[in-house]
Amino acid sequence: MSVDTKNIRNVVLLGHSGCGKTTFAETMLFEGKETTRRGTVENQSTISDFTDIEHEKGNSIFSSLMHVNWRKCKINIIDTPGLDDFVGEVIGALKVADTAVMVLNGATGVEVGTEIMWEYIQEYETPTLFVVNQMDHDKCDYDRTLEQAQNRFGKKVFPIQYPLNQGGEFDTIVDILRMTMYKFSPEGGKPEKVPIPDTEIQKAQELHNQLVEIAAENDEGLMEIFFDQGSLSEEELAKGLTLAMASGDFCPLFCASATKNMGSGRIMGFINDICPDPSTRQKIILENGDTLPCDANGTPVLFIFKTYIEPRVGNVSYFKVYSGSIKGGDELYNHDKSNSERISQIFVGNGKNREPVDELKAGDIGVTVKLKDTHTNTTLVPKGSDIKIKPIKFPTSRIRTAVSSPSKSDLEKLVKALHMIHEEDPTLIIEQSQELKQMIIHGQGQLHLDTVKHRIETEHGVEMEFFRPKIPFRETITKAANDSYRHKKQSGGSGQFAEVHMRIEPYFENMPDPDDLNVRKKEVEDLPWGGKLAFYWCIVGGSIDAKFSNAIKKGVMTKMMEGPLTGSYCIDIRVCIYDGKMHPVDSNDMAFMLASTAVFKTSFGHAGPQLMEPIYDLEILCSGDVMGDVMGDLQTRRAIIQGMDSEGHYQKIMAKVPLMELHKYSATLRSISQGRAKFKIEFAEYASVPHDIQTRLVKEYQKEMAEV
Ligand SMILES: Nc1nc2c(ncn2[C@@H]2O[C@H](COP(=O)(O)OP(=O)(O)OP(=O)(O)O)[C@@H](O)[C@H]2O)c(=O)[nH]1
Ligand SMILES: [Mg+2]
Repeated sequence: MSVDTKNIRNVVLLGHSGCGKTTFAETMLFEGKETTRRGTVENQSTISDFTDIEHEKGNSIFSSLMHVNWRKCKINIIDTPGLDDFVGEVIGALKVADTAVMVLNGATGVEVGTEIMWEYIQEYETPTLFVVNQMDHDKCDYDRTLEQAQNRFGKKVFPIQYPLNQGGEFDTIVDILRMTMYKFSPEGGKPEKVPIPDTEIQKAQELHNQLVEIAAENDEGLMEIFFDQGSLSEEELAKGLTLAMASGDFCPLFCASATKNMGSGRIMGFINDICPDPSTRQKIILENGDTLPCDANGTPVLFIFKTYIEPRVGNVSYFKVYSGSIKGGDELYNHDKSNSERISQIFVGNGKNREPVDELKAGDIGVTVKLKDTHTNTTLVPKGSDIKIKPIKFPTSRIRTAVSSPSKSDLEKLVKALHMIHEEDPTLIIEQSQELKQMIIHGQGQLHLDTVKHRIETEHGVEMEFFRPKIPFRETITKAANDSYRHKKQSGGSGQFAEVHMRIEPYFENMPDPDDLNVRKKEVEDLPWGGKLAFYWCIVGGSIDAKFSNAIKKGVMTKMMEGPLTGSYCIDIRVCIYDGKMHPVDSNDMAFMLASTAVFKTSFGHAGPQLMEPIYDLEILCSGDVMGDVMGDLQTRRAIIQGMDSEGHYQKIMAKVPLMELHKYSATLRSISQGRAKFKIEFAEYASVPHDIQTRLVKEYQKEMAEV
C-alpha cells in the first residue's frame, strides 16, 4: 500500500559531528519497530552507518535513507554526516527534506557544525526542529544549550520540552505542548505520563500560553478564536503550529538521550502531528523558475538526489517523487541524456536494506537500481514534459591535491575509480590539468580527500599517491622593451632566414596606440587562460611581408603558453612588430615563428618580468577561543585580513591569501582549532608574487629545466 502525500514526512538529521544523529536515527527505528536490535556506533551496528569506511572512521560519511511508520505517518529519515568535509551529502539530503531536525549536543551546545548547517537550512528555507541530545551526559547543560540556540538563531527556537533533571540521572521531561510530564524507566522506550508537579506548573503554563500565541499568530482565523476564547483547541493549536513551522517563525526544541533511548517517540509524535507534509511545503522551484504543486494526481516527476554505487548491483539511485506517482515498470524520460529510463523496480530503504514497494506517491522518497544513464541531479518525467527540478548546487572546492599512481599501468584504473567516486560524490572534482601537467583532485577538506584515497585503495584496489599540486601562475611584464632577433640557418641547400623587431608592453584596457609607430592592423585576443594578447602589425615599407604575420603571432603564442620565467601562461601583453628583414628564398613561416619566439623571450626579460599568483578569498568561522591561533597561522601565510565579524559565539575572519600558501590549510586549521573552525575559499584575482619569492621560483624552474 502506498502512502498518501499528507501522511509523508521527510526529515533530515543535521548537526555537528558527534552530536548523536546516527544514534538518534537508530532509536527512532527501534521505537518504530523497524529493528528489534538497537545498534550502536561503537559496535559498528547501526542501520545508518553501514559502510566499511564508516565503521573504520566511527563517523558518518554518507547520507543514508531510512524510514519508520509512526502513527498515521511514514517518516523518511535521512541521516547526514556532521563533518564539514562531507557537506555534499548534507546538501543533497536537505534538498528533498521538508523538516530539518537539528541535533545539538547538550554537553557542548551550539558548535561550528551547527552554525554551518543553519546556513544551509536558511538557504533551503527548511522548517526546523531542534533536539538537545545527550541529556544523560555528565556535562550536559540544557539551559546553556537553549540559551545559546536562542542567542544564535533567535527566539523562534522555542522549548516545547524542558528536563527536570540531567546528566546521569536524566529521566524526566516536562512537555509544555501536551502539558504533561514524561518519566522514563532506566531502559528508556515508552515513558510513563505523569501530571506536571505543582512546583513546575506555573512555568509550564506560562510557556504553554506563549505557544498558543505563536500558533494563533500565523492565521487570522485562529487569531480571532484566540481573542474570543482566550485559548485554542488541540486541533487548532496543531494547525497553527504547523503554519508557524512552515513559515520558519517557530523552531520547537526537544530533549532526548539517544543512547538511553529516551525522547524519540515524542519527537516522532510531533513530526506526525505538526511537521509539514510535502504538499504544504512552499511550492517547488523548477529550473525555469516556475513552481510545481506536490500533487499525487499530477505529472510524474522524479528527481535523483543521490547515487550510490553498490558492488555487484551498480548504480543505486535515491529519488524523491516531486509530483504524480510512480510504479515499478513505469517508463520515464531523461531529457539531459535524451534517453528513456525504465524504472524496473522501486524500493523503500533502511540503510543498506531495500524493500520493494508497488507504488510511491508525490512527496515520498524511494530507491531504484539499474538506471541506464541517469545521475544525481537528474529529473525524470514522461516523454514530452519539460519539467526540470532546480538542481542541487554543490559547494565549490576548498582544497586540491595532485594525484598519481606509483605504477603507470594502474593509472587508467585510478582514473576510472576516481570517476566512480565522483558519480556518488559530486563534490569530488577530477581535473586533468594540461596547464600544470598534473592530475588534480579538488575536494572539501583533507579528510574528504584522505577518505577518497582510502576508498580508492580498499574498495578499488588501486594505489594512489598525493603530491603537492603546482600553482597556476601567470607571467606578465611591467614596462616596455624593444628587441630584435635574426634567425639564420644555412644547411646545405636552402637555408632559413627571418629577422623580427618587436616591442612589448604591459597591456591594459583602452591603452593608447603607440605614437611613434604606424599601426596597420590590430588584433586583441582573449586568451583561453584569462588576460589578453594585443598583436599590432606596424610594418611599413614591406620589410616583412604581411603573409608572415600569422607565423610571427604564433611564435609569440608559443612562448605565451610557456612563459620565460616559470613556464606558466603569460597574460596582458601588447606586442608591436615594427621592423624586420626577409630573404626572397630562405624566409618562410617556420623561420619567422622561431625568430618571433626568440625575440619575445629576450624582450620579456628586458620588460620587468613579473610572476602573478592566484589569490583566494578565505572566510573562516571559528570559535572565539581559537581565534588567536587562527590569526597567528594566517600571518605565516602572507594573508591580508579584510575584516572580522562576530557571529554568535563564533568569529568570522575574511582574508585574501595566495593559493600557494593554502597548501594543507584544511588539516592545519583542523588541528589548531581542534575541529572548532571551518573555512571556505573562492578565487579572487591574480596578484604580483613578491620579489624574493619570484627569484626563488624562477631559480627552481631553471634548475628543473636543466635536469630534464
Ligand atoms: N552520552 C550520550 N552519548 C551519545 C548520545 N548520542 C550519541 N552519543 C555518542 O556520541 C558519539 C557520536 O554519536 P553518533 O551517533 O555517531 O554521532 P553523529 O552525530 O552521527 O556523528 P557524525 O556521523 O560524525 O556526524 C557516539 O559515541 C555515541 O555513542 C547520547 O544521547 N548520550
Ligand atoms: Mg553519524
